[in-house]
Amino acid sequence: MPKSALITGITGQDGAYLAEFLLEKGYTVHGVKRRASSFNTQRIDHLYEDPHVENRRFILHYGDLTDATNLIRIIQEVQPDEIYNLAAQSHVHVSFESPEYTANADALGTLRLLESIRILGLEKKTRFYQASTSELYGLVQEVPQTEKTPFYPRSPYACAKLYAYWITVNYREAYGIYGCNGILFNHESPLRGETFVTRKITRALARIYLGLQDCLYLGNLNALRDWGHARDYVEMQWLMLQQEAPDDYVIATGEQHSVREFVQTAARELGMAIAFEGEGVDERGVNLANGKTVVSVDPRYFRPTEVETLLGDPSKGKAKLGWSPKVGFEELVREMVRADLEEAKKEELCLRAGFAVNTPQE
Ligand code: NDP
Ligand code: GDR
Repeated sequence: MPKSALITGITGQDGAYLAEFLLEKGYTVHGVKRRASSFNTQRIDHLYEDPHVENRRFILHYGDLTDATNLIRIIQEVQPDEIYNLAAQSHVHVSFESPEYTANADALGTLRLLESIRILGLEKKTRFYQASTSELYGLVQEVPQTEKTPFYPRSPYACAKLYAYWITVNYREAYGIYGCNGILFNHESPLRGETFVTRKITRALARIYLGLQDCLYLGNLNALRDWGHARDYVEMQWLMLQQEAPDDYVIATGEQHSVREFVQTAARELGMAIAFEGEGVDERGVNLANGKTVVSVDPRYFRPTEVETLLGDPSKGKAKLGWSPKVGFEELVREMVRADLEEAKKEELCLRAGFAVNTPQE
């Protein structure tokens, strides 16, 4: 029998890559999408199947992690072999502005799904993946971070995800649910949301390169992250649910770069030489070719409490699941820059043809 999976957060970056991956593996894929006043399925539109077609393998359901009865109904209908809980208010900075909503969706949302499995008597059938995060380490207690490194969350987002982490462990131990935490370090792609720092950088530099934007405003340029490619990481999410016994795993590349380095690498890819502090200019980034400031630090992007440095040790996942990331840092940046350059070119064409384009920036 082909397996069925239910993905919450299917319209997000990881949801799109995971849906594609599972469809290729022969799964029937169900996804939970939120009702919005405009279309929010751009990342998965290429997978769409007309509801009038018989034997569809890609099916979307309206739902929300804050709505327990809705989740119970969807899970009852679908009877999934696997649930991937990717839905979340996933922006760390935004969580300081919406802490209660973040806790409701990210912490209680996870509880609602686990309780649904229990209420419906699916403990032995349905395997559960929880999208845990390197943000749990926050103020890091050990370098690099492993599955055993103590947590010290530094944002409402991370505190909510801490609850989700432990409730997954608890339901595994209390009720025998096959539940796993993937402690994923930052992973990016051309599908990354536009307000996360990597995508913000590649999108802005591509537009600056074509003269569509003057300056990129960023916050902490010194933050250090372990950045991988989302496509590599969704494979691990699946692998975790295919083992004999459930467990928690760190997923990371084991390599660290600063936000500043990300900017420099993206600029190099575009052939723009940028100088920063310590290279003859202050904190700003200056285009060496024309002396113009292309990067400025704006304190509005600083966080009340920052996570300064993250570096993962993926040894356990490599040894037990035989996984290693395929895409390195330079290749990741290149893919993102190229995709955003194509987007910027389309925008330039529209402008030249006299069509006004509204391009929001944050
Ligand atoms: P995105 O922000 O791209 O996607 C989040 C998804 O969750 C979207 O589909 C969004 O829907 C949906 N969502 C948000 N709130 C709700 C809600 N209340 N009910 C139902 N759906 C909701 O995140 P990513 O794909 O990058 O990340 C996937 C998961 O992995 C998240 O849980 C994130 O916290 C976690 N994570 C991500 C990492 C990363 O580096 N990308 C690293 C570690 C963990 P909509 O499209 O309508 O907004
Ligand atoms: P993060 O990702 O907080 O690590 O959470 P983000 O890309 O938002 O920030 C990374 C680092 O860059 C610094 N930074 C900026 N960040 C943003 N967004 N915008 C800026 O202008 C800017 N300037 C500097 C930040 O301060 C931070 O240090 C991501 C999310 O996907 C989470 O859901 C996930 O759990 C973690 O990764 C692992």
